[in-house]
Amino acid sequence: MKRDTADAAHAARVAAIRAGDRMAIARALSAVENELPDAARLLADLEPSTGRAHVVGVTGAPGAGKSTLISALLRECTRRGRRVAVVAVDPSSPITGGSVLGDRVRMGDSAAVENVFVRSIASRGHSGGLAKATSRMVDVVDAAGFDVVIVETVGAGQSEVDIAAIADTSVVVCPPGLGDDVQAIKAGILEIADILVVSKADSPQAGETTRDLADMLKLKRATGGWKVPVLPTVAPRDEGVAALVDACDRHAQEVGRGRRTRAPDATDTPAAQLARRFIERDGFVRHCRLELVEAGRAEGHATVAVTIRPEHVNFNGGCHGGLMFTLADTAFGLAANLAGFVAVGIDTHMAFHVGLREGDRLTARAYPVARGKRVATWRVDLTRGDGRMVATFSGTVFVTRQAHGGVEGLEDEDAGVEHAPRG
Ligand SMILES: Nc1nc2c(ncn2[C@@H]2O[C@H](COP(=O)(O)OP(=O)(O)O)[C@@H](O)[C@H]2O)c(=O)[nH]1
Ligand SMILES: [Mg+2]
Repeated sequence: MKRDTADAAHAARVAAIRAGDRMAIARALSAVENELPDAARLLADLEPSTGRAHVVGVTGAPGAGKSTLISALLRECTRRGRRVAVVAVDPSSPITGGSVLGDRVRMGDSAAVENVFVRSIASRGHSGGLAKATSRMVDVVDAAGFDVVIVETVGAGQSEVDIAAIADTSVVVCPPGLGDDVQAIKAGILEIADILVVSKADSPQAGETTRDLADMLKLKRATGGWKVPVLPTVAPRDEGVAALVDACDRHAQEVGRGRRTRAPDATDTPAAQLARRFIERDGFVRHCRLELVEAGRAEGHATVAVTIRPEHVNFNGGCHGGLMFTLADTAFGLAANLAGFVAVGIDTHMAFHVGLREGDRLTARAYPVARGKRVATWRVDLTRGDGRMVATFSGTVFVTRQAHGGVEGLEDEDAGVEHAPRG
């Protein structure tokens, strides 16, 4: 009886989200963001309704003008009668529905208000990873029937969210006057951009930046049939914004929607390829049957997992602590080395919280917490399949010399690999 009531309440929640009930959406987003116990079931039941929204990633350095541009996009999209949700991973300059819609709120345009949903996501404290939390929050608003989902993230190289894996269309925002920095952004950002926006086109240097970016694109090999446009905008005045929405529409027609629902993204990035090469050279990691889940080079993060097998069980019938340390240490070693340095471990600490048994799945996710000139510290969260925190690990490395930095590391067969995962 009690179970029937709970099931009915759950079904009602799912129906309410699908129907676009704002309160139900907000609650579901909280459940997913905070990894509450009911989140997995909710996502499973919403899954058949996902993959319909056009997911647009808007990325760029802090201050590039992303939030301002997104406000203008919301105005343009609602003008076109579309329902738009925003998931902002950069809450430094929050967007609120009210400030975006301005006059229309004051004039009581309730349709416009109903058609916009904005949510920020805290960029720390997601044991399963920020990228996964972001992707799942996109799933919720997608299932709720929003036509467009905009995801705001800080630029490639500064965020652990691989926006290109989540978004159907990646818009990279470049403010004018980058000068030599254009070279610096080239590698990471141009690779992922489907559309380049030169923001703040009311600035005198905007023309030069637009030309620099267009020149750089000429050098880039054309991928498929899509030609990356460079579009100047003055978002506070809504200039260039209609052209941007048109370009997004054309791109969606070209590549389709729902990329994140089919992408084998996390295991196919250059970072993951490099991490797999490290693992291939590590007999002990192979012996323990550790699997790579995802890896990123920007700040240096890595997730590895293992299923507890009979040979991993200790004399008390639990999981051997050595396996847990090995898993944590491997995530740590990969993360530190992927950050672009040959890093030598100098200190580690591990705290155990709950036990594990044969058959359990154990996942270790390493992410950086402090970075000095010579030393850097990573934290590793170890979680069980049900999401419980099993143990935490922290490790400090001494940064010896720069190596396997940049994607060239992949071409350079031996760059630093003799030191990996950790010297
Ligand atoms: N002059 C000018 N300023 C802009 C424009 N777009 C954004 N800004 C300003 O740039 C600053 C950073 O914008 P914001 O959208 O918060 O950047 P974000 O950190 O990338 O989200 C703010 O002070 C904006 O008012 C523009 O087109 N022209
Ligand atoms: Mg912002």
